[in-house]
Amino acid sequence: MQNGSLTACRPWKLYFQNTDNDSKSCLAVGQSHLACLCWSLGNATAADMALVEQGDSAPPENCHRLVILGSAKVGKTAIVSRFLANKFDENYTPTIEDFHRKIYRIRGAPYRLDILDTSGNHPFPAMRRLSFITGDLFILVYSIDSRESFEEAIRLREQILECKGHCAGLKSQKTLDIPMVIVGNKADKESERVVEASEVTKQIEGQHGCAFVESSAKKSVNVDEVFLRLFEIAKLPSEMSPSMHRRVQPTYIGSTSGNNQRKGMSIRRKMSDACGTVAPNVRRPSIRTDLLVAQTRTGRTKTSPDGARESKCLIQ
Ligand SMILES: Nc1nc2c(ncn2[C@@H]2O[C@H](COP(=O)(O)OP(=O)(O)OP(=O)(O)O)[C@@H](O)[C@H]2O)c(=O)[nH]1
Ligand SMILES: [Mg+2]
Repeated sequence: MQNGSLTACRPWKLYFQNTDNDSKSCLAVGQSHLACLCWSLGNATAADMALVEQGDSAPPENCHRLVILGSAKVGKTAIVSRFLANKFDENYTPTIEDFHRKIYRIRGAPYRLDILDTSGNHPFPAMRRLSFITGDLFILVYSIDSRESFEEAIRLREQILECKGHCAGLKSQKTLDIPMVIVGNKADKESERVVEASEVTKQIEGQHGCAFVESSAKKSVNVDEVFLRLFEIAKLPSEMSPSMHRRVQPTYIGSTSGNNQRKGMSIRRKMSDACGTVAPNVRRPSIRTDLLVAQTRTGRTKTSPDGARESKCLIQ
């Protein structure tokens, strides 16, 4: 296995080198930071674990990374929390970066959805840039009572397209089709609204792969719609949305005794055989892994004049 280290952490630039040099301190910072990102669900059932194991074997084409971005306090974490656990917390805890994984079995096939919940304060700009490169699907959140947050969401969209275009070697962003949903959250604060829905619709008119939804994570309004629209644009199974699959129960996997569990479920869910669970104790893939993904996507691996392979990955 090659030795690797992160070398520079100045804004918008991260370097990965195949050397054991003095850059270890930077890597150590990354690791201690990531140690805080481990997320635990606690009471995982045997059935959950069976599904999680199946999810680990999901083929690459069924594995996707969703990145959620936006200004601080707009409700990114609240939206993720509604999606994963149908919970809402009135208290605000700033996010550094959280990583979640949801595993599904849909029509017999395993799927994996990784969710990266980012910080609105973006303390590490290079990490944000890395999330643009490694993300497959994006949710850009603003709050309907904050014009600055809306402007930031639009800026983020442009930065993602620019970054993805650069990776793909495209001169124009127009041909890019990156699945994205712009979300106007806190729709329950109608009396404080400063961004009109019509304005956003106009802004994204004619833009491929981009949808707009207003939601309220607090009142649980339209959060499901956000994910449904995103999965639809990305051509992923609609069953990945919480309203379209069952959360697995201990007796469900490998048995036919699921009927009792179906009581009280919506007809849509009853009709579906899809099931899903949040994987417990998932650690965020290392920055090194992300950098290798970025390296592949940006095609930045070079061969030096003496023929040696340079693994320098420039995130800029
Ligand atoms: N009224 C209302 N409040 C909300 C809604 N969604 C989130 N909040 C509240 O807004 C505050 C910020 O929510 P978070 O989800 O933590 O915001 P965030 O975007 O993740 O913030 P950072 O992690 O700092 O980037 C919290 O106090 C939430 O309870 C909503 O739909 N309506
Ligand atoms: Mg947050």
